[in-house]
Amino acid sequence: MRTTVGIIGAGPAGLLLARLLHNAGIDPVVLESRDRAYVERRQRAGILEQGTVDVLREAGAGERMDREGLRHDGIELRFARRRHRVDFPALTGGRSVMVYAQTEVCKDLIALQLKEGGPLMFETEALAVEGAETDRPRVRFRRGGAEEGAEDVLECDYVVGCDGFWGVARSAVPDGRTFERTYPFGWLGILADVAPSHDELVYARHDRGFALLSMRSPSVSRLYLQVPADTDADSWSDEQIWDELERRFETDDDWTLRRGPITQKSVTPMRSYVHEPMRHGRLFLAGDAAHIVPPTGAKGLNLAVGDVVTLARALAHRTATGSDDLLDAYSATCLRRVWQAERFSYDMTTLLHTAPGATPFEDRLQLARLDRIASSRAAETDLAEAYTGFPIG
Ligand code: FAS
Ligand code: PHB
Repeated sequence: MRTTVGIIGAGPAGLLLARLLHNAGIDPVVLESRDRAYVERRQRAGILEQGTVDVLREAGAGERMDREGLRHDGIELRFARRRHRVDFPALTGGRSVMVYAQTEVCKDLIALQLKEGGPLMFETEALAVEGAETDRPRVRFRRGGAEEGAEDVLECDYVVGCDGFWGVARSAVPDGRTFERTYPFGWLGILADVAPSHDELVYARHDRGFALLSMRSPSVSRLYLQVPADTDADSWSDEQIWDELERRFETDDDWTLRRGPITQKSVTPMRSYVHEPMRHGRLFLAGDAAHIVPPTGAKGLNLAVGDVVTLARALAHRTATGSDDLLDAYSATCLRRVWQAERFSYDMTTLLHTAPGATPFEDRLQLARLDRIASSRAAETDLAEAYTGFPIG
């Protein structure tokens, strides 16, 4: 098989890149190791930055998002039984965020790709990227159900690794530098069939640990609890989860947490990770294949969007002018935004989580940082600007 752009991975990065290239007159081939149901069902991100919303609309992929998504103009910080609302439009000149799950973004992009785009091959696993330093890179892959050893080769002009943290593309970048931090805790996340107990997201810092109230719709809640990194989700009963959430969201007023049947429960590990560079020859990395942030800042999916917007613009420029200058600038352009998101995600994580073994001094420092945000427009503005999104490109 032969194509101009071979994309490994049909998560948000790979699917959006395919859509943006299609709109630029380039039809890539997308290889995805799992089946369609897995990609569309996997519970992950829930918040779209203003920039991501704008990109999806411009790409012709925002119609259901605009119909079903929930526009949010702020978040609530909760600490020491206090409640403080961060008003995004007032602090950022009008920016907000959209609550519209990654699962829905992927469904919309898959439907468009199958209707109008190039080949989207599910249950097709990329085995290796070869010849990235040549002008004919190729992807060795195995189609679903093929007998052991039956391999195919996709010859490309360019290969893009959108295959996430556990993919194969990154290993084809020699001499890469990695920067990493792991955390001694993770998030126990639940989906529950109950109306959210607040109309915006609530990020709670409590001596017992972090908790987050989010949502998927007016009738489905998404909530998270900080738990030790090696926690087994099944070791928590539904009642224990609701009881612990209630403790961590406690306030001085009469706010109450509504309960309902839990329909899904899983533990997400926490990691900060960056691989430099995000390019080797004609191989480019985008999204989680190149970087990971703890979900506290709601940046993961939105960083992937910034990468593929930058790359699609560079590939279209190369096709139109023959110039490699934007491709040559890709890695540095993305990494500047990646490191800002890493900084913000790390700050939000250390601000709100109670690290095991934290000293009383560190606990007071956390409360002082939160009090500063609640009492300083400058501190609050930094959070609001970062949360609603860093400029792309
Ligand atoms: P993805 O990992 O989404 O997609 C990679 C795709 O490549 C997958 O479909 C995979 O099957 C495929 N693939 C892998 N290897 C392959 C191979 N060899 N051949 C073919 N295909 C291959 N972000 C937030 O903002 N908020 C959150 O709450 C949040 N929660 C998360 C929870 C979990 C458990 C995880 C793992 C991540 C979470 N994230 C969250 C981050 C997440 O949203 C990612 O940033 C986002 O999925 C990045 O998208 P992609 O880069 O497309 O990678
Ligand atoms: C979610 O709704 O899944 C979500 C929201 C905000 C975050 C992380 C996850 O910071």
